[in-house]
Amino acid sequence: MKTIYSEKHIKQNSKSELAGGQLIKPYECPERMEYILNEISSRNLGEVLKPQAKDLKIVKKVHDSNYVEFLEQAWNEWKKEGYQGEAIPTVWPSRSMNSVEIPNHIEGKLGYYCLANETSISQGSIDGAYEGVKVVLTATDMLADEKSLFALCRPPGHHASRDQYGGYCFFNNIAIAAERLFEKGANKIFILDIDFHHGNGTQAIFYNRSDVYFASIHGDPKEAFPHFLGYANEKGNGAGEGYNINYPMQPGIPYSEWTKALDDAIEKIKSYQPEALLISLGVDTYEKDPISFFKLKSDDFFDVGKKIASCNLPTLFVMEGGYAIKEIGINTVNVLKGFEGSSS
Ligand code: Q9C
Ligand code: ZN
Repeated sequence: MKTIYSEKHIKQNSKSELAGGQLIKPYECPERMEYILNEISSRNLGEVLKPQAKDLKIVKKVHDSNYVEFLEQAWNEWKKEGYQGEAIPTVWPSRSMNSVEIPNHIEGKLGYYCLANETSISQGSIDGAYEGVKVVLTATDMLADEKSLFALCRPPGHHASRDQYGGYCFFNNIAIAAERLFEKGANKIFILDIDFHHGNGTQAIFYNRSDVYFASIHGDPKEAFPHFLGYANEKGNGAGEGYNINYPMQPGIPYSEWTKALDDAIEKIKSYQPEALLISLGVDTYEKDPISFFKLKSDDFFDVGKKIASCNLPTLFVMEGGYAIKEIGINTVNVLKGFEGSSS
């Protein structure tokens, strides 16, 4: 399987994440990519190619233009205030403040466009996010000629909605892939999200549509980020009703439990008969992940890939989370190798 990767992801190199009341080194860090690339090469997964130049106008079909323009200006506006640290919001339009006005001041704008403030914006964050978009567009355009591809995106994308960033995500890479496939004439796409966290952004973007079926297996939002979306009763709306399915799962579950949800999702894929399958591939389901609570073992990831392959569809894997850095490469490549038929 070919991998698309841009070394310029490094432009997103924020130094701070607000976690446990402290500013720590972000879990979502550039070194994650080094571990994945090393494993791709040592196990001969396939060629690693740079992204091609792509027209980025498509970003504004998935995201609101005012959101994109906000992101492009946020760091400059923050610096202009003379602030010394990275940009982190401190105030939100929460339930008791219902105004629909968008503030002018950067403090207000951050609260308006941010859904979770572990994600600091710094110089280059958005340039880095655009690299992820180039990677996913290049991979999507190659899917016509390849059975499967791996878009090694960083930063991740599945928490970003049309007009909100957070959970380490700015642009929703996998939603942009789906949009690109529609531009090229597709009629039905299935997105399966196996990251530990609910893909709230992807769900929200396609919630009213029947031409994108979204399924997500994740930590129960009662117990896990993003906490305010991802319940089993969220089934889609209007034309989209019946085309969204969530599998919230309890803390501590091993692969034997987790994979029952995967089996159910695979049945949904087979009966929907999409033209392509897009996988939000997070490996934060791993037992040693520092911020998650499932108990998948490295060897289990082969079986995940094998089950996905049983759908027998053009398949694009898009990198999302995974924070057990030393094992992130092993776990990711195990999924991709499992897809290709190996079990060790
Ligand atoms: N104590 C992705 O995996 N913070 N984003 C969780 C846990 C945010 C994860 C706090 C996690 C975001 C793409
Ligand atoms: Zn995650």
